[in-house]
Amino acid sequence: MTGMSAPVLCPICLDNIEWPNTLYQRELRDGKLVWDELDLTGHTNPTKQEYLRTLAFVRCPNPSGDSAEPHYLPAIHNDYGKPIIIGVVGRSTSGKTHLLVAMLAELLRGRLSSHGLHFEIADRVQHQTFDDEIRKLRDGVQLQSTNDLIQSFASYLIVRPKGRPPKPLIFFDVSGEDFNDSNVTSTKQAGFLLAADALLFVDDPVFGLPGWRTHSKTAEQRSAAQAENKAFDGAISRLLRQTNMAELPIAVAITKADMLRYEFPVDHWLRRDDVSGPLDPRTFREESRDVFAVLQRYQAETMLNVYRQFSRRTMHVVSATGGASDGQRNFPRGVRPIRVLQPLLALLAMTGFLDTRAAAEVGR
Ligand SMILES: Nc1nc2c(ncn2[C@@H]2O[C@H](COP(=O)(O)OP(=O)(O)OP(=O)(O)O)[C@@H](O)[C@H]2O)c(=O)[nH]1
Ligand SMILES: [Mg+2]
Ligand SMILES: [Zn+2]
Repeated sequence: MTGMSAPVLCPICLDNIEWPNTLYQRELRDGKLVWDELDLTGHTNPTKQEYLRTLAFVRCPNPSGDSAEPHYLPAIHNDYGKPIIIGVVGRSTSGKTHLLVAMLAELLRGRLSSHGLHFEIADRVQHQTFDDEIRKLRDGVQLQSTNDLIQSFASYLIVRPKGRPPKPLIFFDVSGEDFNDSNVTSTKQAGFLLAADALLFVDDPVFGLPGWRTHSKTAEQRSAAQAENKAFDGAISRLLRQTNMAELPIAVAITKADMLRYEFPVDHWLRRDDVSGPLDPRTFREESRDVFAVLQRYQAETMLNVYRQFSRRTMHVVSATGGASDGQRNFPRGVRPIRVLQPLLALLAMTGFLDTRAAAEVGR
């Protein structure tokens, strides 16, 4: 790992950096995170040395100097080439974090192994926070709204597709407010948009479907549902500065679809097993067609508009929890995710993690 190396994109500050050589280790001392330099040159056993390196970090030099806090990347970040970045876009409380946590919990349980995809956690320390969220959700505890201090990625995985070289995968989840273009401090936070390889756009039935249950919505909910979606608009306007926006693969999902469980044809899709059987592009086409019809039925112009602006795309109905919280930050009957991996499988197929003819047809 010596000699000239190409610049590497830092997924946190989005600078292109010269890969640093100094290693660091992170430790919890008196309840505080501290970073110590790690010197592995004294090791005589290369296997052990290499193992220790996989647990280490490097400090991003942040050449643009725009990051107040120093930040660190897994030392293996540069080992497998450019990571694929998938970001979640949606207004605040649309269910982004619950969905991402439910997805990752399912995939880390090996639920995509029948599709030849195996996952490994790349940043164990970062993952610790995420793991706490997975545990909370499993215990039926409602997760907190995403704090805008979290600038960094939500999760960093190494994907090991069967018979092919491993490839890093990074998920970004920021607060819904951070997509808002008029929010001056937001430029930095949703910056991952410009580095994303695929996006997942989400909205829930209450706000995303203006024509759904109009009579049972509060006046405030009705007017918010009629108004533009500032998160979608902010994200799209930033993406439009990229010339190839339309080429970016996307999935659009109606979150909290447990609210629509008695609605035809949503009921049909919610009853189907998640990611079962061999990958079939027709299933994605059929679900997309049905969700499109639901969006039209309930005048969901903002979601339809997003969908229309991209050329490789799928649509889904998902439920991260399987039901509503009791309003006191809990899910008393526990959580049961429904169809959460289907959009992820679509995105993984569309970003090249699956290398089959069927996968090449997904979203077309
Ligand atoms: N019924 C139902 N409610 C859900 C589901 N997922 C999330 N919720 C509720 O929706 C609320 C918001 O969910 P979050 O995941 O925090 O939303 P977010 O988009 O991450 O919000 P910000 O971080 O503020 O941008 C929570 O209070 C959950 O109780 C679901 O699948 N079904
Ligand atoms: Mg969130
Ligand atoms: Zn950086």
